[in-house]
Amino acid sequence: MTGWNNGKFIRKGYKMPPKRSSQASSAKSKEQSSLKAGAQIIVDTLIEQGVETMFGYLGGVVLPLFDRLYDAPINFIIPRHEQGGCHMADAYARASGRVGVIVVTSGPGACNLVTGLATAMMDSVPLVALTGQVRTELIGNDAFQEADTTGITRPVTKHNCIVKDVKDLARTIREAFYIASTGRKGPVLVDLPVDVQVAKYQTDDSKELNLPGYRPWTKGHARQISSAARAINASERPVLYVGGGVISAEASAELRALADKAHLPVAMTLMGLGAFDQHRDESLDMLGMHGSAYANYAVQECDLLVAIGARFDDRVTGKLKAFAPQAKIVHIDIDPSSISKNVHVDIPVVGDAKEILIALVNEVEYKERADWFRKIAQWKKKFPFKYDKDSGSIKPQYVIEEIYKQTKGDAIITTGVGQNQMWSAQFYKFSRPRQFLSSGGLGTMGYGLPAAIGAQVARPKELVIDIDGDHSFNMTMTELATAVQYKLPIKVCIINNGYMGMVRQWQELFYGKRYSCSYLQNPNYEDVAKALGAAGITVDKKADVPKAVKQMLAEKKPCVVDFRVEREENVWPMVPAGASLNEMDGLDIMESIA
Ligand SMILES: Cc1ncc(C[n+]2csc(CCOP(=O)(O)OP(=O)(O)O)c2C)c(N)n1
Ligand SMILES: [Mg+2]
Repeated sequence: MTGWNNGKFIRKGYKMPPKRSSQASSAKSKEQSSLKAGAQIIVDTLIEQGVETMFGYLGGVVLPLFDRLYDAPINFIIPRHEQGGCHMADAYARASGRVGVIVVTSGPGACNLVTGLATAMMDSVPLVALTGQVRTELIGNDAFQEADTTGITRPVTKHNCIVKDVKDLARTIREAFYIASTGRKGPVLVDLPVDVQVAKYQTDDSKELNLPGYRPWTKGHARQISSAARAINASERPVLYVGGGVISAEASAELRALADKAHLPVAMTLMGLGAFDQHRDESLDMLGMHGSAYANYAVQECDLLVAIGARFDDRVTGKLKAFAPQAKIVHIDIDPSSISKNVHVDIPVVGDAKEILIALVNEVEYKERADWFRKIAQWKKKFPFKYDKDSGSIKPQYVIEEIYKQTKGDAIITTGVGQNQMWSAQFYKFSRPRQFLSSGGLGTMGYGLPAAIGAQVARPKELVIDIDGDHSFNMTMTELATAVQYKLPIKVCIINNGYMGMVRQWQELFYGKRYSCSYLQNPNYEDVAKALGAAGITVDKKADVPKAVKQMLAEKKPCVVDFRVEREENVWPMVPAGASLNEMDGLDIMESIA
């Protein structure tokens, strides 16, 4: 049978239907045998698009499609909830650079995708979602399990549509892949009424797309690139501000070439982490609300800010009016609608980051900028990310440092949302793209575990660790059963502070410590893990942390470690909402720590 067995994917022989010309001799039977059901057309088009792995969940109106998938050479992963499946497909895409594919049923199945689609949309992740729909004649009748899927998902997809005629099926699916994976990438949803999956159509071999209004621009304007190069060559205090677009464009090598050749410091957004090796001297690590003081000071004092594949999100800029006040701004981005959306841009360059960087590198010159780098070194020395190493309790940052140490910085890390996410960004140092997978734009609690599963499916040989919050984990922990079923040896490190920690931090700082509703009683995670067939470890003593990490790494099964950390630890530094980047709280606390 087709499916996973003992950690291996067993394929039942799948044959692409023979070409029309080689079929039966009489004209009539020739025509007859080249008729394909819509569901088969979908599967054949997916294979033509190079799909090897899909995620999805059953339901009545996708049964024709699932029947055709039964024999298809496609690895199929069934989550326990469609949201989980969507995050898996999303992380599969982030970890591999390919398009993630999710297929679900109509009504509740499609509705359960909304959070996953919005997560992918905000982080520009290429996804194709196929949703079953009730028969075309029933649409609008409040039929059983009918939901207006295209209406509901329009704001959370880059593009969506419904196929009402089987003759449009193959082309629409091809278009979905093209739109998802070009320009500013994103999720595309195709709604598939069940009668269209059953209807037969004489397929043609044409691969033509019909997208007259969609022309993603990739080549940067040569004059704009030259202006950007001149601005870089003239600047005394430049900073590169790098976002997820650099990873998406596979432009890390070109970014490094630019930073090396022109001698430029590099600050990254949460989404940009991994685009530039954080072990290099030029790295300023993450900037923004919980970014490094040295990145934030550098941005506030720079004379030139070169944004690449980043969108001036409020978590990065702080108070807009006071953002990078002395800087001329260059913005390289594939999405023209991002240019000057939040911040006035002096030199926009629209196009593909990789192509633009290749051209830019040719035109820049090396400059010493000794004063600027000296100043940065001083900030780095004075304000490193810090926590109290002498504390008797388990500090969350210590757990993450220990994971970093024992994995030699080489694991793929996924996260929940909140303090766990920020500490992971601060204390795990990333060296390569697609190594850090986190919900940046939407900030979706529950992303970490399904994301680890999707990443492990994409990268079976790599070590994948979800550093999660207790309450983030609570949201999708049912997916542990999925990891167990498919024998995916993911690790989950729960930074268990009992609280919705980041919310508690805000309540402590801005609501007079009135911890309204931010504490929940947690289950015993070791028991939960074991009940679901995974390994489970509980750690409540600081001295046991290294041993537990070691045990976790040696475990062949999916493994959950419940780190009972200090409950009221805060993430520092912190730019309070609405303050400017250099108005960071917590620097005094960091400085007072030995
Ligand atoms: C689905 C969802 N609901 C609510 C929030 C708002 N929120 C942001 S962080 C946070 C607390 C997260 O708690 P936990 O996962 O335990 O992480 P911690 O901050 O304690 O590390 C909440 C409720 C969110 N980001 N996502
Ligand atoms: Mg928590």
